[in-house]
Amino acid sequence: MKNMINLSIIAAATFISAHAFAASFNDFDTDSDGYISQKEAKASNTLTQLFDRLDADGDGKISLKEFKALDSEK
Ligand SMILES: [Ca+2]
Repeated sequence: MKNMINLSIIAAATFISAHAFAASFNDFDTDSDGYISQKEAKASNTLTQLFDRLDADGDGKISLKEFKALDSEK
């Protein structure tokens, strides 16, 4: 079961990287403060699932740098 969960996270990350990624940070950052909050992340089920993983420093929001980390996880 744990492997299934890991696979779905990888699939979700790949999906973001391949499709929604390039222009999407600004789309998610609806108040343009430079971070994606948990509230803003709710616009995407995938991003909601990945939120805790992307929030590397645990400050409860995703910076552009943390968002871009998706790209290096391939
Ligand atoms: Ca924001």
